[in-house]
Formats: sequence, C-alpha cells, structure tokens
Amino acid sequence: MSQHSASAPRPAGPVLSEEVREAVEQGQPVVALESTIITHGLPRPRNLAVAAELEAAVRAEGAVPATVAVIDGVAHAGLDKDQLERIAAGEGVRKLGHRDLPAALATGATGATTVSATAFLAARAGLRVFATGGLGGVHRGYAQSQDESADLGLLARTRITLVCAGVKSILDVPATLQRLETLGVAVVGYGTERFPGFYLADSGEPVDWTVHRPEEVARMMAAQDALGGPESALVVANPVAEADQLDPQLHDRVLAEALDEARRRGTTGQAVTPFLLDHLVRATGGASLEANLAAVRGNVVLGARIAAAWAARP
Ligand code: PSU
Ligand code: MN
Repeated sequence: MSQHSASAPRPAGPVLSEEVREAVEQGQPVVALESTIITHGLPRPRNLAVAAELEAAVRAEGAVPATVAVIDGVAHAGLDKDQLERIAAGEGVRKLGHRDLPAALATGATGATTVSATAFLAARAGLRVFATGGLGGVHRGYAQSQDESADLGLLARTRITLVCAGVKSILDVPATLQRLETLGVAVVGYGTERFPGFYLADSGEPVDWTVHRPEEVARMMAAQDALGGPESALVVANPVAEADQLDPQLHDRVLAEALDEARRRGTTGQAVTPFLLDHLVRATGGASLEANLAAVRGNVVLGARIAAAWAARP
C-alpha cells in the first residue's frame, strides 16, 4: 500500500441518529430529507412545523426519516428536536451544496444541505431513497450566467433515488431535462406522462417513462444495480395533485415578475433560488407556499412507500 493511501482516513459519512442507524442495520425503510428547504426555502416560523410534519408523514408510512444537515462542523443524518430547531431558526445557518461540505466541516460551520449535499451524505450513510420538493437545475439565462445547480452533476455520480415534484419552475425546465439526459440521470414520471412543474402538475414537457407503483420503482433500482456502470441516480418525478396546484395563470404572471425583480437587483449565485421562492410566496399571498407544501408532502409519502418496497425486495 502506498504511503498516501495508508495515511488517508476511510470516508466516515455522516453521524447517524440511533433511530436511523438501527433502521439501516436492520434493513428497514429510511427516507433521507434535505434541510435547505427548511432553512432557506420556507418562511419562518412555519418551516419548523413543516419539518416536523414531513418527518411525521414518513413515520406514518412505516419508514424512518433521516433529515440531513451539518451542525457545528459535523454532518448528521437524523436530527433530534434541538438540531431541527437550530436548522429552522436559520440564524447563522449556511446553505451547503456538496462542494461546501469540506469547508463547513473544517471550520465548524452549521449549515442546511441542498439536494447535492444531502444526496452525497445520504448515499455515504447507505440510504437509497431521498424525498424533497423540487430539484435544482439549469437557470434561465444560463448562456450568460452559467448558473446550473450542482444538484445535477452530483446526481450523475450518486446511486440514490430522488423523489421530487420536478424542478422548480423558476428554472429553464427543458434545458434542465436536457442536462439530465446528457448526464445520464434516469427520469421517470410517477403516474404521469408529463414532467411535473413543481407548483404545477405539468411543466409542459413530457417524460419518456412512466410508473404507477412503488414496487416498479424498486425494480428499476434493482435493475440499476444489476447493470452496474456509472453510479447515477434515479429521479422519480411525482406531480402535485391538480386540486392542490397553483393557478397556472397566476403562476406565470408572478414568476415573470420575480425573474424581472431578480435581474433588476442583480441577485446571483446561491441567493437566486431563495430570493425567487420568497418573492413567489409574497406575490401569491401564500398560495405558492401551499402548492409547494402539497408537493413536498406527496413526495415524502411516496418516498416512504418506495423505501418500503425497496426494503421488501426479493
Ligand atoms: N426546492 C424547494 N425549495 C428549496 C430547494 C428546492 O422547493 O429550497 C433547494 C434545494 O435544496 C435545492 C436547492 O438543492 O434549492 C438548489 O439551489 P441552487 O439552485 O443554488 O443549487
Ligand atoms: Mn445556482
């Protein structure tokens, strides 16, 4: 063995809560949940109630929730009440993508994990199913800003099943789907032949594959493993119910306003997504928040059912 590899520590992965560790050891269903949506994606103080509600929804389906975050420089999967409260309070809580993890660990920072950081840490912990609201993606005006979420690149090299309601409609949806194709990330519609539009049931784009049952998703996951090859993700695109979606006309109008406002202010980088989400909540009088929550709730329930089907696989 070379001197280098002899001295390199083995990757340790996040610290697991006792509940998550036991579930992993016993092969019980576990669903990873991200924390950026709590800290930076939802208004306080509702966000803490939502975080607790999402964990309860996973439990009600017989699965264990594993919310991921970095607390005082330590990565965790499975947070206790105090830790969840700290993440929701938001004071000094950074937004951490995958690339930010080394800096956060080295400096003792506290941060909420995005899809990229959560997927990375969850996979390290041996978790296979992860549910969130909307995936990051290619932003409008990409040709100039080069703003593409690190979520996509990370999913191209991480074996995880991500349940989401599509990508946030603030993004360039066709370009995001194209990037996922180029990167070789599998995308499947759950009960739909349309790619969902986060706040809307239909983004206007089609999907190539459709499944109707958690067991079908588990079979696809098994097929991914049987094939081997690049350790890429499976994106399960689960639409919000039409009854719960945002009014499409209202959606298009306030979204155009939000994008204009972000451009006028020169908002860039990590601040873009939280700015747009917050603008939409205010401009719709909270209606976008309700649609957002309905989508996330549906996703964590489906995530729990997929995790159960995966745990029960032959
Ligand atoms: N979807 C939401 N709310 C959010 C996000 C997604 O409904 O807050 C977060 C996710 O954590 C996602 C991140 O990974 O936004 C993408 O941010 P960026 O565009 O900076 O990569
Ligand atoms: Mn970005």
